[in-house]
Amino acid sequence: MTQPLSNDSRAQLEALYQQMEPEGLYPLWEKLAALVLPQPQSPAQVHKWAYDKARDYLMRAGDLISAKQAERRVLILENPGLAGQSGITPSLYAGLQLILPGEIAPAHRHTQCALRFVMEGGGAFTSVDGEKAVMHQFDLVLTPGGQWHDHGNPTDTPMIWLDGLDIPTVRHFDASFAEHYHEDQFPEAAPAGDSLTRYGRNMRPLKGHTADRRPAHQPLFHYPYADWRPTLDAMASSGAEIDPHLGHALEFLNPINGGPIMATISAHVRLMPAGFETKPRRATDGTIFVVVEGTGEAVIDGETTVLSPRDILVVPSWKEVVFRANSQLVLFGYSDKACQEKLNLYKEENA
Ligand code: GTQ
Repeated sequence: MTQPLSNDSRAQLEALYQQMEPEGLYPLWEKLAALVLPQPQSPAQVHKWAYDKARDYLMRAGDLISAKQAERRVLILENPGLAGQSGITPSLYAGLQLILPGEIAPAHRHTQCALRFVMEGGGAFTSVDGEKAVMHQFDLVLTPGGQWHDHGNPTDTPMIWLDGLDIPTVRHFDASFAEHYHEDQFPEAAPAGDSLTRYGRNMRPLKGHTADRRPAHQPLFHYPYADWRPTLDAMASSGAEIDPHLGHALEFLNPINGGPIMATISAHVRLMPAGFETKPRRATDGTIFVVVEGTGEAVIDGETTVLSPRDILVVPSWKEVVFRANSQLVLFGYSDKACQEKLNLYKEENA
């Protein structure tokens, strides 16, 4: 047992703290337990956004400000436990972006990595360094850090997607750079879908004069629903053993190195058959889920959240999760696992 401080020592210490404070000096022994936690205690809360409700507000914003005026017309999904920080978890950002028919969101580039997961619409594009990916519902599209990107919607229906960025991570490292392109759209540099053709089929360009136009760390930036959804189905119907903690689950990859899609963000999809219930699992990567299909429940640290199509759910670090599929449940998820693994921080527990 350590000896308790005498009242006299305590009083003298308090006086010392007051004198030191203006010098920017503080006693670690008063704060150590709160700084070095025995396990994660996320300030983020479990939270769900119902798509239709968020969509109504987004469409109202669409009546008032154009995509070009806004630069990006996005409603930020801020975690109620992270007020004022524009984060959905301490490391990640989420927003819902609307591009109305005929609109463009002008070209810019920034250090931050972004993914787009299409919630509604089809036929709008994201252009990355001059190559368009034409987007459809539940496609995953990446705009990796440092690459010029603009968005446009030449169709006659609104297009809405979920933006997932590492804004808080880049802020944490004080490493943000951003610039505007001097025109609205970056000049076309490759045919639409070019990298999907080259890198999205388990192959890559053979080295040559024209090969490897894309940066090696970021070859592919379009992962269509039309590809990943049948793959999940094939997995489910093949008789393959289902993972008791995840369901049938597939991670999106960088096809060149087999690593995660971007340096700071990982993404995956999973399918749980009707009636399936996962075993409890917790992990240090707070995760943002989108319900692609089906209904069910997420039981997080014992509290139940009902899941319906296009709901967006955030599960902070180290919360124990059980998913229950009422009908066949398909989820998309993204997290900072890619970043944590590089820092040797990632940990999971499968009960
Ligand atoms: O589309 O580039 O939601 O730069 C936040 C910051 C979207 C984008 C966001 C961004 C973008």
